[in-house]
Amino acid sequence: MKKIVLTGAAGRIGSVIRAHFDALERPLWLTDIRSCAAVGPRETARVGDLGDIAFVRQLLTGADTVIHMAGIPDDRPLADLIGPNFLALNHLYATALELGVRRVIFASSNHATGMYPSGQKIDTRVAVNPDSDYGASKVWGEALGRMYWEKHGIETICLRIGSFAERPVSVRHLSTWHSYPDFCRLLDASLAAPATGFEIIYGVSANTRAWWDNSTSSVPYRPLNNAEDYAQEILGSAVPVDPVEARFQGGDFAARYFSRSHKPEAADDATR
Ligand code: 15L
Repeated sequence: MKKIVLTGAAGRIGSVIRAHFDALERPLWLTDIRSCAAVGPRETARVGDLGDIAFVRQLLTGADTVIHMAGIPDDRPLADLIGPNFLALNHLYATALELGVRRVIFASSNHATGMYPSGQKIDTRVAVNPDSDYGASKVWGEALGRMYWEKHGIETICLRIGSFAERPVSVRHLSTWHSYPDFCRLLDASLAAPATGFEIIYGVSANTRAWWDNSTSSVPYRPLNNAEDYAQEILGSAVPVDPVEARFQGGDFAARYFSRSHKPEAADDATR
């Protein structure tokens, strides 16, 4: 039996993953800085801080795969991001190397490319284009994943997760929504892929208005949900959003602290 470790197990995505594993009757090793509710019979839970390398060593001993969902899921001052989004990843990869972990599935984010204009189709090979310190922290994670594959042969699949939500609730979500069932399909495909190397894939449902093209990724993920089913309702009650927020894929993350004085043209230089 392969040991699969889930970090960030008490968070929103972590809870969906736990329920999914439970439904499949698969064992799962959980960790979070908070305690996890209702630990099941096939779950082993450890409360701890990924900033503590001794704890990470204990956690990863015997592990085959790490599903790394831990981290601050929002844009915050760098001082807050440094531990959970930067240092924890260093500890995780250094320990994965030491202990022979085969694969890391990393919760990256669409905010790693959030300064691309809304409406522009981008694939998984475009240059990173983060919209915030948070987005840059995800770029850091992806860079570490690439380095540990190229130098040490540890596989990484970076999931550039869009808007993970039960249902879409905004015009932006018509493009960015990632449903819970589709997220689980993406996770299953990422776990089952026989050999991956370093991979990037967008976490997005089969939205008619999606901006992200996963055809350049080798992960065989086939989403089934489509935010368009909610379009009439959403567009019927849409409220105007800040024009900068509407202009960039990262939405409010891109608009926060935006101070560029001239207006970028449609073919914005961020794409060059
Ligand atoms: C993310 O990466 C964030 O964690 C989440 O809070 C949302 O902002 C989401 O992306 C999104 O882009 O909708």
